[in-house]
Amino acid sequence: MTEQPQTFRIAAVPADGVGIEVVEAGRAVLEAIAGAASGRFAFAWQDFPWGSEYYANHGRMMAEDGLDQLKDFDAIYFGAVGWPTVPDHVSLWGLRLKICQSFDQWANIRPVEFLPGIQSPLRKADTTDLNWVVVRENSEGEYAGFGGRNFAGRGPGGEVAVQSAVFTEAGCERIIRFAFDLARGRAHKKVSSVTKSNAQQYGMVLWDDVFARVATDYPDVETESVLVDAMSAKFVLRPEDLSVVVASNLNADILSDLGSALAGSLGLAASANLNPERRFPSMFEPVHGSAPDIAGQGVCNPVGAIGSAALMLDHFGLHDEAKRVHRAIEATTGSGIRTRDVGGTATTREVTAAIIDNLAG
Ligand code: GGG
Repeated sequence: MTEQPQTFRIAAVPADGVGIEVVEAGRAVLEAIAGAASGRFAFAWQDFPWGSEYYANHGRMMAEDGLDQLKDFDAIYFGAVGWPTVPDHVSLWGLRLKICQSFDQWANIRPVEFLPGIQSPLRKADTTDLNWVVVRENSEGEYAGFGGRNFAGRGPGGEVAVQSAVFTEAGCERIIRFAFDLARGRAHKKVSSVTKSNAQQYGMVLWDDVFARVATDYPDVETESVLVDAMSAKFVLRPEDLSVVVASNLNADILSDLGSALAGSLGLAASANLNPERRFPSMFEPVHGSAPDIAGQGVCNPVGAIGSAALMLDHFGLHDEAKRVHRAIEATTGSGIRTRDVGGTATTREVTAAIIDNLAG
């Protein structure tokens, strides 16, 4: 009797702008990987045409029962959200943050990888030995969504807005433990914790306290606590000192963009929004946004989305296949096939085709 392939069900949500082009690219790479797997596994895709265009027609970013439609998939493959016709906070909260928070995808992993053939703005002769991971708390903190605006009777210029950050001990502890566990599997066993606890004296001091307590369970892992402003400088001046960097939602959002810019382009950066308990699907997406200025031109960088597809393969336990995708990306950038954001002339599809060709290597 022939064995049935294991089928992974993936919900594709390209959403806005270049999200559509890069999801097409990552999907082609995943299909090529499955095609070469001699029937061991397969992917079953379902498309969800949600995003800012859907908003124009329906007044919402995703279907009313959208979360119900997504909840039984093995993973969500996401593109990018944001378009000039919809206020950014409406599009973000209506789709990406709604999915992350509803599915308790509390760990956002954002590797900072330096690829061969890609020029880094860092003043170092060779950056290919650099590699660190930003672990972003993805469920609370500054993006907890608490606050309000008050116009009442204050006259012109008198409006007040409050935006509260929420830090729970349990929320801090789970992401910090996640970072330590990740560090244990790396050559450089180190966790750098980032806050602004000198100025934000409640939530971030709680974070610092939890970090110090959890660290005692990991005596084999080196630690440091660094303020976010100092960490920004360290990213530029001492990147070789970094391994796992754990930070709150906002701080890690900013630091991971800085990291990917230092690696050469935001278009290169991959990410995984994980629900580590696997009660809900995890979501894989490039770090970059929808880039309306170049959307639809076929020139955006697919590497971040394809790297995110590799993180999805890892999540499925297909570690060899994930490594093959990484090697194919390296072979492609190393051979000079690059999109224009990283100094090349290749189109999105040309880079994708080269990565697929290099899967065999
Ligand atoms: N693919 C990532 C994406 O669409 N990002 C848009 C954005 O503004 N994200 C804010 C965030 O990461 O919280």
